[in-house]
Amino acid sequence: MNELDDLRTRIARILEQTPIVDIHTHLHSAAFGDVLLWGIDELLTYHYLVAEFFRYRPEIPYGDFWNLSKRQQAELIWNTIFVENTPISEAARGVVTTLHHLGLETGEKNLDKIRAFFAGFSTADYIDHVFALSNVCTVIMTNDSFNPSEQAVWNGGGPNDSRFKAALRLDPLLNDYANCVSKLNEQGFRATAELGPENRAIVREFLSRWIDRMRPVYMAVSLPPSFRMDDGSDRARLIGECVLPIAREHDLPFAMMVGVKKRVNPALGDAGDSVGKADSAVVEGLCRDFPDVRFLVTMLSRENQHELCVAARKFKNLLPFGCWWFLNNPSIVREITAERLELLGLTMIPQHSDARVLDQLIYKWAHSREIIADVLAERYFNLTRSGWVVTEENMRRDAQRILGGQLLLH
Ligand code: HDL
Ligand code: ZN
Repeated sequence: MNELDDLRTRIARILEQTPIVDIHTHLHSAAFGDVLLWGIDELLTYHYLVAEFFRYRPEIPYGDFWNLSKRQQAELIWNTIFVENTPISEAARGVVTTLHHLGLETGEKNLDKIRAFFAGFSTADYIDHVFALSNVCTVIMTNDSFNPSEQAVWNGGGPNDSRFKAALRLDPLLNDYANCVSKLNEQGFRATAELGPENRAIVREFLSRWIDRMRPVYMAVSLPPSFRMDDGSDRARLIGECVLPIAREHDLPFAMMVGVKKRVNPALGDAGDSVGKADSAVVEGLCRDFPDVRFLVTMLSRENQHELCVAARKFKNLLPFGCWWFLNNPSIVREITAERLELLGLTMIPQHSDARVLDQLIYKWAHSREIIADVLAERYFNLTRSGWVVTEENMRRDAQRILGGQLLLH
């Protein structure tokens, strides 16, 4: 085995042994009940696979598919992508990786036999099993303060599982304020559509109230490619005069997930969103104008990645994270991780899973650890060729920094 291969083997083992803090997921603790998705039928009906299914079966009307039960949808997707074709896409391979790591015989094509395996677990036991298999120690949820089922849990004391931490997601408030006013009123906040000084104070109070209740790791929002702060929009005013002052007051990072075009094909539901190149100057402007706020930023367009790295070199309060959504594919994760290490060293968070189904932690981190290990090995190898000594302890320290939450959780 040559030196690079040896390094790759060693860093891969170290990454496997490094407990992951997964900084963006759509997972919820068991306290949230059915909001937590897990098992083979949820894995197969992941919206990434729904989109791919319709490419194999374009003759099926969207409505006919959506009228099926989840089990029937899962059977259609299983037979189409996994039996009649080869599960070659990243989302499809992910199901195979997951079943393999769970110890199932991936040659098994009988879905009912696979289902029987999952039927043997309680939710609580399966959470423990998946966290152990994926070596994830903490997941940060996506929490919607306007969702009644979430409100019930938070009003009842919260997730009561330290592995699950909150993120206060603000999409309805920031991206559709006009239709959010009534929801604020339902919670006792006498907001109105006009964003005058009094109303902005009410929104700040709303944010503080939920921060006190959820104790989130950060506040977050997804933003369109057209996102601007100088367009006089409700969103710009709410971010500039409510969210960022509150972020400063509570010393909370603000996570901006930029570049999503919502529902370009509404018939696909969650699978109907697309991507567009955003203006990274807007991110630079916010980092410059709010130097005492920490910004977590991920951008959806591959074309924005290099600019984001350069922006992070200019602003120490900008922390790029993850290979989001349509970027979470090995060929692109490799490219993005390499340019981040080259431009930012260890001052970035290379990945998050974005898992919507608990079991996905297994494959999303197995696939990402493999790529990150490859890229890191090359960086270390280049150093050793110049006589630099890279010890196991160095590599463990570095892995902890970029994957163990050191950059985010104090
Ligand atoms: O807005 C987001 O947090 C996105 O991650 C969406 O949830 C998207 O549908 C997704 O699941 N991406 O992986
Ligand atoms: Zn997400």
